[in-house]
Amino acid sequence: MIDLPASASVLHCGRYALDLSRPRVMGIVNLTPDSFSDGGRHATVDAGVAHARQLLAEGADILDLGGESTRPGAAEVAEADELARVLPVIEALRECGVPLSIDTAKPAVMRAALAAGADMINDIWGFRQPGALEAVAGSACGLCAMHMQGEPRTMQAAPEYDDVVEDVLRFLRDQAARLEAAGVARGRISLDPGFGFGKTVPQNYRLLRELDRIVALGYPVLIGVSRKSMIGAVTGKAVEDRMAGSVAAALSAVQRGARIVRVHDVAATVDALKIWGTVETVATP
Ligand code: HH2
Repeated sequence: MIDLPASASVLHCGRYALDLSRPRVMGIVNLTPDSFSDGGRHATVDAGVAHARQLLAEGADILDLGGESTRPGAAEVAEADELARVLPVIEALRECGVPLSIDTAKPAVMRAALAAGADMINDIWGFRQPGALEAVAGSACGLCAMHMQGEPRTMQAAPEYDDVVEDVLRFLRDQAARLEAAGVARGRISLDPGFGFGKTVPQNYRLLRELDRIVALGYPVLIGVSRKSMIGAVTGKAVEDRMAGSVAAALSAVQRGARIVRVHDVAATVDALKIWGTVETVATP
């Protein structure tokens, strides 16, 4: 197992100090009608809460609630709609016993979610939108700053890099520095290379293979590969048949030092990580 620097072995997020001495599973709860893999199925508050409770029963260590789909080509969602999707679910799950992360790029949604009891903000824009830094700096929430080239509507059109790993690395290092300069304690920050966000399939796999270089920045690394097109491109499987490929990709990331994996298939990922953890820690006879 890759030894993490002490600074990356705990993530402070709101009411919780998440121990990252073992990898953690973030369960995806989409509250959107149009997410790429399970859009529409959990679009009501009750269905969203029930799905979240199912993921908790399967062993999720964090829940990531999203009220706006970010799949390539997705339409933007009005702030009021996103709030109406997310806030009642935060209220219903506030005491569920694990950190509640909110997947949003809108400063007003960040503020309202934190006021309602959310513990973490996961921003695919990496806190680059005007007002995003200010929305989180004064709270105790955990942050996930993700790399994305372009914007969701058009990002897959023609991704271009001098060197994808170097470019992503530089962006994440600079964003972390910006967050710290704005008063965010280092222990609250996690970083994500943003698989599928303005990257071709070969670029995604290169990032995955060289993930240890991003881990070496010294922040906990969170990754999301679950059911994405990079899995379909290699396995030839449709979205609903990508569980095994997704678990394999998540394990590859953990092997290279990722500490939080954002997944749809929590039960399968938890089992895979238990086996991986046992292999890694078993005593030498
Ligand atoms: N991927 C999606 C959404 N949010 N956040 C982080 N930190 N990392 C990711 O890789 C990531 C993310 C994918 O977007 P969406 O189309 O909303 O689908 P789903 O939420 O079902 O994965």
